[in-house]
Amino acid sequence: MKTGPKKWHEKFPLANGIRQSPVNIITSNTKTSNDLSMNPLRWTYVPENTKCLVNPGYCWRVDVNGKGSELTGGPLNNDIYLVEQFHCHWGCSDGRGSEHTVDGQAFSGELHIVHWNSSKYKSFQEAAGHPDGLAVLGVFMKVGERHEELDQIARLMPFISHKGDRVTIKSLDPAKLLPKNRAYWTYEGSLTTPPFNESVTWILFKEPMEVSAEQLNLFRELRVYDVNEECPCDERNWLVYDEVEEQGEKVGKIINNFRPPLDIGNRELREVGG
Ligand code: SG7
Ligand code: ZN
Repeated sequence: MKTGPKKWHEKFPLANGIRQSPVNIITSNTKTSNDLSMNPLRWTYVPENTKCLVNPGYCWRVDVNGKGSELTGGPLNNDIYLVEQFHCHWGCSDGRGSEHTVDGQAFSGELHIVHWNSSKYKSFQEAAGHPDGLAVLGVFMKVGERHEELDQIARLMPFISHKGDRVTIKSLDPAKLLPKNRAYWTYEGSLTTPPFNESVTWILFKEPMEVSAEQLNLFRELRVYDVNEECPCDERNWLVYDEVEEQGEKVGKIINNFRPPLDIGNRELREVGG
């Protein structure tokens, strides 16, 4: 294995930083935050501003025009964070695939809705260079009922089967991907992929979303290589995750695209509601 999460620090030293993500959430070590409860997390999304669904070779991602799609309140100091994109992490089989874990337990997937601080910065790129630049909403996925809103994406997987493929999406409401119960955990962390910027306020909902086994299986059919590529495992790609090569028939499929949890150190993990 020439790459994978354990090697990422060789090219991106920040991967060994002290504010890295994901982490394991130890539920008995969280601090209940009354300040945060006083200022609820609030969001408005414009479903029509969803632009396209892409396969970048390491996940599926929906790019969004952030205009009018705002996240604020809670740990965000009332700054307005605009949505940039959302994407997903998953495993090769059920029960693994999430980046964050809860009391050592992984979920079958994790949805990330990525936002940037438009009150302080001019662009996503600029925001990504500052400690209060980004906010990611995370929702754990567990196997159960088919998720209706997610199906708008899942059923398009055959159309983005190869790296570089993209399809237009007319309308999709990110709010419908969030759980009913707004209780969450929050801590200061980083991007979970290179370049690992330590600029993310993580907000993880306690209530997972239910997705069907079929929906996850559609994700697992995506490929890491483009239509014209012979070799499915491109060693130039620093995002190739561990174990993907060792999966037999699953060689070249996007699976296990999660970074394992890192030490939370002396960072505070606050909990709100629930
Ligand atoms: C996914 O997670 C992608 C990346 C994203 C990365 O691999 O969605 O984004 C792109 C443009 O492909 O990286 C800079 C960025 O947003 C890390 O995001 S995450 O920390 O929320 N997992
Ligand atoms: Zn992510």
